[in-house]
Amino acid sequence: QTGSPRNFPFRCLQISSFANTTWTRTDGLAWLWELQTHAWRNGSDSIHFLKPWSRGNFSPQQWEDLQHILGVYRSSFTRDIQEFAIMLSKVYPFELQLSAGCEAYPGNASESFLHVAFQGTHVVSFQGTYWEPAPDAPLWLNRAIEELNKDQGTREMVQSLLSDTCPQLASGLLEAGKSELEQQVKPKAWLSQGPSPGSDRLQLECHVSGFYPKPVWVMWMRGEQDQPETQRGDVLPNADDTWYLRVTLDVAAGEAAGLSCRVKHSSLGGQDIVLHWDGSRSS
Ligand code: ELM
Repeated sequence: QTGSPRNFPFRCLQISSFANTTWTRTDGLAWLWELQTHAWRNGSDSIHFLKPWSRGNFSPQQWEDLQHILGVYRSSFTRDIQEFAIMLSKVYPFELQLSAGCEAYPGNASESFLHVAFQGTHVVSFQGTYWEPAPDAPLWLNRAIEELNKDQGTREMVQSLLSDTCPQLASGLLEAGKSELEQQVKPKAWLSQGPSPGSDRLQLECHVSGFYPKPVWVMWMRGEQDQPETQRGDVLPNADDTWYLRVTLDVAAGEAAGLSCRVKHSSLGGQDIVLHWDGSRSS
C-alpha cells in the first residue's frame, strides 16, 4: 500500500439556515478525506481544531489571519443573503450549503472548487475568477450573480483562498496527519437474530464495526456461494472515526444452518473474517 502517491481531498462545508428575516445560523466543518479536522460553530469566534495535527504547517499568525477573513466573511455573507432574499423575493425558510476545497496532485498541481446549493440543489460555482450559474440554475439567480461579480475585491480573495491558501493548508495537513490517514483498523464482526420477517422465517444479522478506512465487503455465504439476497445497510460512522455496517439475510428457518458471513477489508490482508451461523441458537 505504500509507495504509490495517494490523493486525499480537503473539503470545507458551510451550512447556513435562514429561518426568517432575523433568525439565521451558519456552521462550518472541514474534512481531510474521511477525517473531520475542523469545526466552526455558529456564534463561535474561533475555529475548533479536532485533531492534534489540524494546524498543519500554518503559523499562529496565518491562523489568526485566516480566522479574521472568515469572521468578516461570515457576517458579510449573512447580511448579503438577507439583502438578496429581499431583492429576489425569496420565501423563508431556506438553506444554503457551500462546499469548497482542493486536492493536491503529484508534482505541484492542485485542483480547487467552490459550489453553492440553495434548498439542496447546486446553483452557483466559482470558476477561475468569476461566479457562474450552475448548468440548470433558475433564472432569478442571474441577478444575484451579476451583483456578486461586481465585487472584484471578493473575487480576488476567493481566488487566492482557492488557488493558494487551500492547497498550502491541505498539503500541510496531509503531511502532519499522514499516519492517521493511512492507518488500517481491523473490523470486529458478530452475528445476531433480527426481528422475524414472517412465520417460519429468520432475519440473520451480521454486524461489522470499528474498521477504517471505509471500503468494506460483507456477504452472507453458503460455502463459497454468495447469497445475492444479502441486504446491505448504509455504512454508518462510529464516534471514533471508524465505521459500522449491518448486513442481513432473510431465510426460511430450516435453511439457516450452513450459512456464514464473510468480511473482506484492506486491514485484514486477505485473511477474511468468516462467522458461521449457529443453527442451535434459534429456529
Ligand atoms: C471576502 O459567499 O459578498 C471573503 C470571501 O460581502 C471568502 C469566501 C470563503 C468561502 C441568494 C439568495 C438566496 C439564495 C441564493 C442566493 C445566491 C447564492 C449566493 C452565493 C453567495 C459569498 N458569495 C456566494 C460571498 C459573501 C460575502 C461577500 C462580501 C464580503 C465582504 O466584502 C467587502 C468588499 O466588498 C470586498 O471587495 C473586500 O474589500 C472585502 C474585504 O474584507 O470586504 N467578502 C468577503 O468577505 C468559504 C466557503 C466554505 C465552504
